Amino acid sequence: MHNNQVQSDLAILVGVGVNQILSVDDLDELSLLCATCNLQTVGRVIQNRKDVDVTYYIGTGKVEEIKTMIAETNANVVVFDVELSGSKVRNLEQALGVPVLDRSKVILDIFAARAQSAAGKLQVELAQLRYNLPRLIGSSGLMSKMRNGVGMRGPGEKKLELDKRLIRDEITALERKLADVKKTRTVAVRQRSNQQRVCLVGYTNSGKSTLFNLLTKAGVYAKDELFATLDTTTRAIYLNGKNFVLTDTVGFINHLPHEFIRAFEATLDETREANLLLHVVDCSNPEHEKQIAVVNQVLHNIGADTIPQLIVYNKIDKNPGFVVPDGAVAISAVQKIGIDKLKEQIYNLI
Ligand SMILES: Nc1nc2c(ncn2[C@@H]2O[C@H](COP(=O)(O)OP(=O)(O)OP(=O)(O)O)[C@@H](O)[C@H]2O)c(=O)[nH]1
Ligand SMILES: [Mg+2]
Repeated sequence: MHNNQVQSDLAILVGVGVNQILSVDDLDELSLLCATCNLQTVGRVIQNRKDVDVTYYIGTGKVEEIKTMIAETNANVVVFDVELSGSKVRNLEQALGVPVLDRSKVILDIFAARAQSAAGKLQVELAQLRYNLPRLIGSSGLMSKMRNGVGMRGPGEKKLELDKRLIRDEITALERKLADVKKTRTVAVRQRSNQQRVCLVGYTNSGKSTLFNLLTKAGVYAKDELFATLDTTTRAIYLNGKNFVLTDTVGFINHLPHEFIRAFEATLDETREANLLLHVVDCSNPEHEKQIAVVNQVLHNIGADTIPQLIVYNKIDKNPGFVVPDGAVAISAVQKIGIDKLKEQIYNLI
């Protein structure tokens, strides 16, 4: 999954169930996200509690437990599976003596490493600056303890020496640039307005790009990584005399930082403007029903929840006994199973 030459940082993951019961397995996804940026999981800690502690988010007993675990595992970073305020990060870093990251920071770091297009980079920078602005409370200087500097990548991070006012100016400038990008895209979308627009949506790693490549032969980067795709790619498709355009786009994830949704307006426009959504689901993932709900929630948040949707259960090769719900299709984009049926359904729906 990552370059072997790079030595990983060693991370302890912390999950907090507030009014819900979590187990260490609930940290599987965060562990994958961490692996994507060279953070190797060496310990997992869960605390279920009624409310958030004002100083540390978790209780002081748990803080002590993590401290012991750091000593035992040689961990050099602690990653929380929740969004932390700047003051809690500082308090935790002072108590633990190692850098503390939260889930949003890890996701933003992956995006910073992945962004390819000019618009993609602008969007990541904007998301990073918006995330960092309320958290500029004097760094503890602990980041130098990390080998790979997760959370330090991307243009948005380099500008942190600037003071708040300059960062606000920078955010305004980026918003203007992105408004231009959005305008250009709107024109492009209008020019295609006589065509049907189909957009692939779904949880990250569900197989959108693999299916896109199969249907279009476009050669989009598809990999067993979270957030392999960041930019949108659109191709024209001709199906039995009907024309439509198909778009591959960024995947969704639980607790997507809201800075991300706001910053990725231009990208998400493509989804909002679609006539049909192909909602790709990894039916071999035991969490797939929860993932469907997360994707539908994001679609609701961006105003794309009224667009007709065809649910495409992918990776059926890894779950052959899967019972396909009515109105959905089951495929394997890798083994090319069920593709004709899928095309027929798309044909009927456009
Ligand atoms: N076994 C199996 N693996 C699949 C299938 N479709 C995709 N994959 C694998 O799943 C992984 C993710 O595929 P992608 O196409 O990159 O997924 P994506 O939805 O585009 O992911 P993001 O861009 O990260 O949101 C890759 O390793 C694919 O080879 C399938 O039908 N069966
Ligand atoms: Mg993809």
